[in-house]
Amino acid sequence: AGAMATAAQALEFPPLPEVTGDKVTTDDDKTYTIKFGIGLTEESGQYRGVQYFKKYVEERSDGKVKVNIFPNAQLGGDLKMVSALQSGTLEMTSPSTSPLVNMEPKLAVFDLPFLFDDYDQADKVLDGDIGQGLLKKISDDNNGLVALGWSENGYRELTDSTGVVDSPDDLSGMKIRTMQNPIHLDIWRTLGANPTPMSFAELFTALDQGTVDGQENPWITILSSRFYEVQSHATATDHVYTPFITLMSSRYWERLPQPYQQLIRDASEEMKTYQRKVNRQLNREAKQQLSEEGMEITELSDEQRDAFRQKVLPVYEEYRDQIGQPLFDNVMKATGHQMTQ
Ligand code: KDG
Repeated sequence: AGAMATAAQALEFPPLPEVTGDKVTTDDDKTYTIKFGIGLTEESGQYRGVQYFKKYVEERSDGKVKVNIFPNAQLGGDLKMVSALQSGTLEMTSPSTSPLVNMEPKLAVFDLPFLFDDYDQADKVLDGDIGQGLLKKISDDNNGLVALGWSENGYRELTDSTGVVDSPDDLSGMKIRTMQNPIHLDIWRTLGANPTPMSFAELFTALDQGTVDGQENPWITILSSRFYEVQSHATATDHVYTPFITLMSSRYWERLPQPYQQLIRDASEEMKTYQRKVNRQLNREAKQQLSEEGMEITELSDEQRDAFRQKVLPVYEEYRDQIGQPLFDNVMKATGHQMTQ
């Protein structure tokens, strides 16, 4: 960053929590290095979480396991980093679940629009049988990945460079970048927009050059990735809640001594709890900051939000089979949706 302070630098980053627990030891003196790539910047909640993961692993392994963080999609977008894990050239990443649905179709459940009413519902589903079952399935599927936990990307909000959006009609023909995910494409098509899938690594340039008019991401990403510099308007849609999934290359996992495997599991749990807390706080502060930066933020009334919701509901039926039973019904039950038949 240059001499000018960025808006995100004005955010408060409390010190990382202390690490507790005994040192973890193994039979030999071998050291290990984990490269951990992420898409978001150093000002994101994602980065703060990974920083705590690093601190936890390095302290409890007494420096024997080192973690180097590569933020800001410098190693590529989510899909590129996941392939790097599979081929063994990168050890860890924490992508959004959305670009992974081609690999694990059931992850589409988290792309259902307006699924979680609040953080509490999201936490219960991710930390309960549903979330834990999906982690196990991905780890057992032999696709080169060990799925270690869930942290949070968060509720997604629409931004655009064309004007106020407070009804689906305002989206007509608008070019919107989505994650590389068929449900997201369906959602925006159903709402009347003209969506294009794209890696996060290309998004800022696409907004800057006007290849797309809009995008959707949580407030902290809109701030920390400086989308507010190239987008004039935002709408508090909260249309999808996206989890981050903590992944390790299984080639690397198999080389780790068992005590370090357990340490990595514990660190992922610790990161989850800390990261969610920080992320929620950052999102609140970021929204405030964005309006101070001059972004025009539109709040939706219950009725206005319902107009978006009603229009996209057919997506639930379309993806019911792909998500499959009993997962679909279990998630409907956990979130109180009346979609079972
Ligand atoms: O590492 C995470 C990011 O690359 C990405 O998932 C952020 O939500 C995101 C997006 O819109 O691509």
